[in-house]
Amino acid sequence: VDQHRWWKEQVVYQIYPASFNDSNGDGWGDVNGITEKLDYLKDLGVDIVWVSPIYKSPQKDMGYDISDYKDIDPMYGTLADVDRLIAELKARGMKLVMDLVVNHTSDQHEWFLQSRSSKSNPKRDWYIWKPPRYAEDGRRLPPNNWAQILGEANSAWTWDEGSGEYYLSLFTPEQPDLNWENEQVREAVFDVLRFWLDRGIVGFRMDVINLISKVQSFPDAEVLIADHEYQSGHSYFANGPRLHEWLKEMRVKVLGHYDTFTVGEMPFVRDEEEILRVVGQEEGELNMIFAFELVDIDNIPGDWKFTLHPWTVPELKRIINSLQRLMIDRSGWNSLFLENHDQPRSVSRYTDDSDRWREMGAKLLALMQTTLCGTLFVYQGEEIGMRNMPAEWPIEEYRDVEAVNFWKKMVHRFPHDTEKLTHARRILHRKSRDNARTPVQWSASPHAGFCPPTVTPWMRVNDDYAAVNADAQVSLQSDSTLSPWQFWQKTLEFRKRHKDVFVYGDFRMLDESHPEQVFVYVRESDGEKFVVALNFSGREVEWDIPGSLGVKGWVLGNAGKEKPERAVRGVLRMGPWEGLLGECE
Ligand code: TEU
Repeated sequence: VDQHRWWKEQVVYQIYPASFNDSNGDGWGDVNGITEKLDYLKDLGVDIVWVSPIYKSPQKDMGYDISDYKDIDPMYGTLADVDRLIAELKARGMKLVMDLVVNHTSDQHEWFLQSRSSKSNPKRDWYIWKPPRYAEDGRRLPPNNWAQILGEANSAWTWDEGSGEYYLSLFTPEQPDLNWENEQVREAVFDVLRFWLDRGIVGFRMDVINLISKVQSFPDAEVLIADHEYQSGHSYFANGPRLHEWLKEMRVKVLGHYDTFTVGEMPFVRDEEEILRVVGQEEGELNMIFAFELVDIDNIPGDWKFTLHPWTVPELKRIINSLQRLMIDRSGWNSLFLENHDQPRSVSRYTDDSDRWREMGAKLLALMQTTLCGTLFVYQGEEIGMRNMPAEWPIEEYRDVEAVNFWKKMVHRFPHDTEKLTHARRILHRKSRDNARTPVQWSASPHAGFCPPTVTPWMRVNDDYAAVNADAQVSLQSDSTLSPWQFWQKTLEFRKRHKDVFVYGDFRMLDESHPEQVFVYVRESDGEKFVVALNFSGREVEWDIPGSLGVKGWVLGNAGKEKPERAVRGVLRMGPWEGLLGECE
């Protein structure tokens, strides 16, 4: 079978539109702001732009609550602006991917307004409505014990006084879940897909697409976190009973009629067989998914995310190896990503974001990502090594609904416990989604050039923008080093030039059990072979080069500008956070 596909080779750049670039001076990024920066993206080496939701939305969850799938929110622009964006992308040989959020809508969507208007409304069944349960003392209870995902331990069910029933709202009360069991719902969703594909976009990133099918008896979830009233119900809605049937239906009715790009977000599920049913070469439901193992590495397993769990390099290696094996050994496909709008910054999470090491860390992660198998996703700001929000920022700077709910809950539960609240602050600083959402740092001008100096950006710009910004990095002229941006550009170019090996070649991890922090792997195709050695620590390390590897020379590294002068036999010494790419015989 021919394994070559354009969507495996192309590089995707994710834009979180509110924080990307403000073209009209209202403190919010917008569609025209994206269009202004296309040359910047093209120069970096980007082929596909994925834009997080820009549809009409009350913005309770930053656009992941959509009230009209076929229109653009005025804060982002107009349909005409999107048409222009598509045309400008095409003119540069680039493509647009939109976010498809169809597990739920906004509670202000016309469908839901009708659905909640009465039990007999024809759209009642478009959402998931259930009568209450009652406790022995007569208290009204939700239909089951499922917890809201962004609601920090609240119920996933929202009571509707008007019609006297609960509706399911897995994320927030303003995001009611659609009832995919109803065929009209599926047809309405497919119609949305066609609307955008016909407009010239190339495909979709499908938000929590694996949650659309719920076990219809809606059983109580098992108790995993003892002191919580509500529990994660994911075993009853993640990759539920009809998921594959509906994804196949979507392919037959819509996707199969276009040459599309599809990536499904797939939280909670780690089972390889389940993943392969979606992304296996034979099944072909979606091109690829976002798997969560790597970004869940610092969560307590089975617990929820607002915890601090120390992770280790061997764990990182094990996870990457298994994700790679799924593609290499089993003809699946996958995405490669370390960041998105829901995750803290990768330099802060996986390396050392101090002034001394931040750039090395950013370039180390770039070298890793550009030499692994998978479709590569770069998140805005990652290419310049943007870091998490400063730890000392006041709590008011956190804007995300999930962070706000978490903090509210902690203050409510432990109003006078300074230790608990200080710990909660530390957790927010490490884990909050806000970390990824500060405005992109374009220059050393006020507000980092994200918006005009006279307006206040919707979210505070990271204080470090004078040192960390795109202008400085793109134009850096140094004899000794490349900026993270220049390094990304160079490694992306290298990846594409050697795509047979980096996109399609074999992957083999060496020294799985290296006790220290060294991660080494070989990529190989007919006729080409490279070795990648990464030091995931702030210490100098040594690695014994196996004689059989046949290293001819080191061709790229994150420490200097020139080809690294290093031993090709015997002991390889690597500095803190150093990464090297070698060519083998
Ligand atoms: O995220 C879904 C999801 O399950 C997680 O990424 C979740 O946001 C995270 O675990 C919380 O810390 C998607 C979107 O990417 C996210 O922005 C939306 O809030 C969510 O769906 C609802 O649409």
